[in-house]
Amino acid sequence: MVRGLGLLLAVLALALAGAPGEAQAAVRHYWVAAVPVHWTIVPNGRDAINGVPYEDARMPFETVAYRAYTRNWERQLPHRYGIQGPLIRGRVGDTILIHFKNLDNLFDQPHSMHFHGVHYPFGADGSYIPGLSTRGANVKPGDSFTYRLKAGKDSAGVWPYHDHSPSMMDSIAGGLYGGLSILGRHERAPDREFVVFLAPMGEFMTIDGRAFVGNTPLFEARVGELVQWDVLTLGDDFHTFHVHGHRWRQPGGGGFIDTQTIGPAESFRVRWREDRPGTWLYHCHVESHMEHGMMGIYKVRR
Ligand SMILES: [Cu+2]
Repeated sequence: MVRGLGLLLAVLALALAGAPGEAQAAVRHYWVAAVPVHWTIVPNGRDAINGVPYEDARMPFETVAYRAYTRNWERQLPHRYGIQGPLIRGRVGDTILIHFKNLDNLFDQPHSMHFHGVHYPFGADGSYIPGLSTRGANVKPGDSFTYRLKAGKDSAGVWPYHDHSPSMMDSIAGGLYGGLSILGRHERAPDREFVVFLAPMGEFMTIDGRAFVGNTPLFEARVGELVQWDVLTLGDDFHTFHVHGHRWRQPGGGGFIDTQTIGPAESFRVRWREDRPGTWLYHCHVESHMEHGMMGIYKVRR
């Protein structure tokens, strides 16, 4: 009986250690694969705001993306939204183990995972340098590699991860990227967290791999909730992230802003306590990017 209770407590302690949101340093395991996916950039075939049809972009095409799996890559987990890979979560002090497998039998290319914002030894950098980098920078199809990461005090925030193997230029253009969201050791988790990955895809400027209102993610919140926007970008372009009806503090203090510039591989998070009901636009404010799809809807209910 006592032994049974001890076992129960041990199981409970283990379960708590793995739960996101608690404040003790934890070891978190993520199982991720680069895997072929069918993707559609403009599922409804139109730019609803300007009334322009994009029938060709309704057709799914095949590309390679990061997807989350259960232990030993046995089963693919349901995917939240967007072309980007799973949001890797952690807290300052955590060790994060990313077990990566290259399941790219579409292009049959090497891939890797290179993480911004966290600490790791050179061997887990995931960036290909001929003659110097380790296996983790050039994971061949069918092979796997575990990246051992540590969230330091300087890791709190939002960061991109992406392929940095010899195939990175093509694979990033195809969507092989994702985000890390690291909370401070005792920081409150937001009620809503929206990932906004600004990147080109084909002829479009996409948010999470989708173009135009009605295709890009519809983000929803209620008045009173603490919302957090995770804004990230890869590619060649600078963007200006803008949310209608809302303002936030400039980075590093200073005044309020409602538009924030972001360049390749930069990232930031924006938080506010929601108090503005409405159906708002969020978008990149570079006008040619808006014209090519970088707009979405944010709905706030009372
Ligand atoms: Cu833009």
